[in-house]
Order: sequence, then structure tokens, then C-alpha cells
Amino acid sequence: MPQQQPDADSSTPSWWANSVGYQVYVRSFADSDGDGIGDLPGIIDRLEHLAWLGVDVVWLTPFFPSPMADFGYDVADYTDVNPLFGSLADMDRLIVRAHELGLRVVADLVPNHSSADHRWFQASKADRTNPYRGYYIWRDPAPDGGPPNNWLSHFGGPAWTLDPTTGQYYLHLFLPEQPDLNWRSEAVHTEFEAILRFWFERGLDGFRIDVAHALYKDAEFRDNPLLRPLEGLTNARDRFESLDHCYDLLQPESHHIFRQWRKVAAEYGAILIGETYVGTPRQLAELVPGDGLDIGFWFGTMKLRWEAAHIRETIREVAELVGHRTGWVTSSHDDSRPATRFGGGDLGRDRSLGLTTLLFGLPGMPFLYQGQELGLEDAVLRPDQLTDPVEVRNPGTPGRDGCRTPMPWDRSENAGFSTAAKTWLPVWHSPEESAQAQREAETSHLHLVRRLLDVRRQLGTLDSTVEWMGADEASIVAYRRGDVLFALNAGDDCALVPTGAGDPTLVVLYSSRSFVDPASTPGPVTLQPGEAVIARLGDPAGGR
Ligand code: TEU
Repeated sequence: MPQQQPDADSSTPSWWANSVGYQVYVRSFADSDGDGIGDLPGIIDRLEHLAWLGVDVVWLTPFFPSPMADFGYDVADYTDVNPLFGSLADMDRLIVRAHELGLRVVADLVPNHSSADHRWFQASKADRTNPYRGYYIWRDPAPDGGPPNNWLSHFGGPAWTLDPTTGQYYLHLFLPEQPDLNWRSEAVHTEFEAILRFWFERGLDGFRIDVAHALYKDAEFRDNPLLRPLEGLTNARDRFESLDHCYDLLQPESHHIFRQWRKVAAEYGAILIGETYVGTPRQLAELVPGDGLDIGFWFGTMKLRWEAAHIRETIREVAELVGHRTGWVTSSHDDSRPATRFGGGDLGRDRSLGLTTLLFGLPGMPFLYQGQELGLEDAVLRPDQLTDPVEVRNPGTPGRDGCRTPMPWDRSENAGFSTAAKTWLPVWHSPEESAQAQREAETSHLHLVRRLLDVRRQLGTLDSTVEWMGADEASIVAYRRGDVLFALNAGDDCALVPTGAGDPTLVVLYSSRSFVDPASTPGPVTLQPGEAVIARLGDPAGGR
């Protein structure tokens, strides 16, 4: 594929300008060998679906050797492929095939922690003096023998585990099987630079960087201040969120890593997309200032209440502060699916696509998560079917299995995902929701999503300004970029799209609810609840 070199300062978008990303959760996309777990050859066979849909960048969740304590986010070898998913040769073939189809491939880099099975950690815990000791974060017990400070794991319990052999605690912001790497060690920097080069040399187009907001920790390991008492809180997430994470997350030094990696990525024309889990738009802007990560995900949209003012507030400041470096997501392998979150059924699906349509016009890179194009809702699983350690190890804390069930492809056994008698998570969705059924039905959700990508592609580069329209309390959230307007009705009643001064007319190019006639006549536009449109503003006298 032709590779354009991005500017050293990535404030100017490169080949990914106007691109749309698509997240593949490898275990649940397509199983080629009938073991009930998705794999790389399965993905190769389904790349055509993604090319047909019109996405540009495919992000694959971790496919590296792993004991799977966190389903691959515990990496035991960063430069190989887990035999469960295939081989390095399969990965090479996947990249070649994707490029033939005009798709770019991004893999998942997990630099905050490795698996406890990684040879680095095995060596690190062997004795206090071995050369790998400094790859991880080891601290003496507190005077009472307990953990060195009050930090908590995202996934329940303290963030420290005592190693009886060497008498010290090691840090893990996630599971005990995911020891945190020590980014204050130069050797760790050297190892990861080699890992980046290994994959870029094989033709990979970039990385999504896991937990990019947490790589460095406070040098003094100070206690995190308590925001509210922990007593009585049993939900692992509530407990984690009861601390002010000013010492374990968002340390400014992390940016040095990305600045260094940007230089390496620039040699290959590769993109760096951060999983930047932050609380405010300003924190995102600081983590993605332009000379490090190319894109940082904004997750404010994962916790949206369906209220126009809240939606406007959640996206507007990010669009202003982070602009084309924003990764826009409404769905992922970690969160309840938007069709479910926004009310379920047709209502949830309509709102989900309405919001996606609104985000598609903002500067930055929008992403879809597998199955979002089908309007899928969360699966509801029985306790004995659950696999996510977040829920299995913390009963009562909702886990992530509901958004991770297999992709429904067609009307055959296991919806075409696998020929196995039992798949790793059950196939939950009905044959009528499958990609094949929706491809055959010309007015399906899938066709509406595909049309959105098509209309967005045809618009090309939009005017650089984002002008927000209408009153802050209006039920329609709208903005214009030059003469192209994007509007979402987040209210419960039909409402008229604001067009601004001079009362220009609108020609609807796309509606998230129906297939509009491309030659539709200009006029005022009324939106159904949950509906979004892309429209061209024209002056009432006929000119533009
Ligand atoms: O997620 C990291 C992360 O910060 C989330 O778990 C976040 O806390 C959560 O979404 C808040 O609701 C990444 C991966 O996406 C996740 O699948 C892994 O389990 C985790 O890192 C550990 O590697």
C-alpha cells in the first residue's frame, strides 16, 4: 500500500484523515477451525464484510500468546501469535489480504502490564537481584506487613500482591496475573521499541495502545486520596472510583513514551491510537498533544444519558480541545452495547445510530465495534455461562461478557460463527439479526450504517470549523461544517432542525431512520425522536 509519511508533529492528519475504524474482538469474530473460539484465518475469511461495509482501519484485540486470565490482555509474548488464534504466517496473510481490500490493520499493544507468565516476570520474581527485577514494580511491605499503599485494582481487591519467595509486593492495576511493567526502567523502553519495529516490519499499520493513561506511576507511590468512604461498597468498580487516582493514573511522564514511539511509527507511516481513559476533555488534550499519540479515544460517550444537553456537553468540548485527534466510540468490548444502553429494541438501535451519525461529522476518527453495524444488543447470560474475571471474581459487579458474544454471520449453526458443539460464549443473537439476513434486507440497520459510511466518504474533507447550532436547551444537537449540517434529535418529540441566520433550506443527504432520495427537495427538516441527519445547507433563493 502506498504509505504517506505523517508529519513529525502529527497535528496534521495523515492517511487516516477521514478514516473510519472498526474493532474486531478476535475471540468472537469468526472461528475457522471449529474450536469455538474466533481466530485469524476466520477474520481473513470475513474481511470482505468490512470492505463492503466501507471501513478503513481494522483494530484487532490481542492475539498474542497468553494464558487468557483477561482474554488476551495478559500477554506472555509480544512478538508471536497464540496458537489458539493461528500463526505468524496467518497474521502476515491477514495483513496482505486486508491491504488488497484497501483496509489498514492495527493491533493491540498492552504495555501497562504483561502476563505473569511472561518470561520477564518469571525471571523478575525469581530473586531480588536478577536483571529483570527492575522490569516490574516491586515494593517492600508496609510496616504492618500489608500492601505498600492504598491503591486498588480495577478488577477488585488491592493493586498489590505479596510474592512469598522474595518477600516484596508487586503492583498490578488489573488482575494479579497482570503485573504492571516499570516504565521508569530504560530496559522496558528498549524492549517495547523492538516490539513496535517487529510488527511494523511485518506491515502492520499501527497500534491501539491499551491503558495509555496509566503507564507511569507516581515515583513516591503516595496513597491516592479517598473521595468517599470505602466501607459498605462491594462493587469493584464503585470501590475503584472511590479513590482520586492522582498517583496511579495520568502521570505526565507517560507522554515521553508516546513521543518516542511517534518517531518509530513515523518511519513506517503507522498510526498510534491510545486507549485514553480520562475524566475530562482537558486531560485528553494533555495526553494527546500532537507529538505523541495520533488519536486518543474519548469514552465520555460510553456513559451518556439520553438528554440533548448532556450529549452536547459531552462531545462539544472534546471536539474543540482535541479535534482531529479524537477517537469517537459508542461501543467496545468493555462496555454495554449502545442499543441496550439507550433503551433496547428499535428505540435503542435508532438512538445508537443517531448518535453515531452525529459523531461522524466531528473532526477525529469514528470507530464501530463488531456487531454495532447490525444494531446488536447485549446478550443476557446465565451465571454459569459467565467468563469475565471482573464478574466471576467479584460477584455482583457487572462484567463484560454481554457485549462479547459471537458475531452472528448467517442463518446456519451457531449463526455461522463456528461449527463447534459449544462456543466459548454462547451465540445469543437470532439468525434474522445476522449479517447475511441484514444484507439481504435492503432496509436493514446494516444497510443504513453502510450508507452512513458511504455518504461520509463522499463528503471527503469537511470545512475545518465546527459551528454549533441552536439553543443549548434545544432537543436537537446540531453543528455545521461549512455548508454541511449534522443534527440529532435527542428529545422525545418530533423537532425542527435549526438552520441558522437567513433561514436557509436543507437538502437531506442521509437520515439514520430511512433511505432518503438523494434528489430530495430542499426545505425545512423535521426529525423523529432518535433520528439524525446529514444535510446540505442551501440559500432559499436556490444558490449555495
Ligand atoms: O481496559 C482498561 C480500562 O481502563 C478499562 O477496564 C476501564 O477501566 C473500563 O472500561 C471502565 O469501565 C483495557 C482493555 O480494554 C480491557 O479489555 C482490559 O481488560 C484492560 O485494559 C486490562 O488490560
